[in-house]
Amino acid sequence: MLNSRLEKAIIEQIKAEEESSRLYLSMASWCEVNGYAGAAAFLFMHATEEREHSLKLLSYVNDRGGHARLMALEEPTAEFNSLQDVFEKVLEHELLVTSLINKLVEISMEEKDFNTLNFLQWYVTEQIEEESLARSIIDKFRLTEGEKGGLFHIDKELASMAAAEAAAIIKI
Ligand code: OFO
Repeated sequence: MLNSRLEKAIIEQIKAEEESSRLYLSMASWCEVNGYAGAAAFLFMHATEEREHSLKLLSYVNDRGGHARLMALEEPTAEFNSLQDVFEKVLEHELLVTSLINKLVEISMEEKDFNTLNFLQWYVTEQIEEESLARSIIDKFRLTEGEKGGLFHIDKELASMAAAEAAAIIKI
């Protein structure tokens, strides 16, 4: 059985994951209206993944005898300066989520809840992957130095990444 301190902390993480999903949805929408169809596809996909992260936490709370009550969400940012700015904000956000996951791990250790500690390992690994993915995309922008043709190629690459991810999901 989940104790109330951990239940509250995981419910806050559900909120953070839902907000991640909505932030990426908002970014995808900005990309779509600014002509970056590949980046939009990539971010729509990413938004879906974040929603899955929140659902996984919700099931965990309920499976452990808690009640995952949902919290009110913040309105996501809708305006960005450039496509590079979008991905710099993705990395910034992922770093924030990593710190929240680390905090949750810390609470699980303090509460000696080893099931939760074990469950959270998936999120710890996921954050490493997501930070690294965001960094690798930002590196591409640095290489193109804002040059128009470079942006076109990055957008095409993001479209292929989204398509590969979608194909992997269909296979599962
Ligand atoms: Fe939920 O994985 Fe990133 O934020």
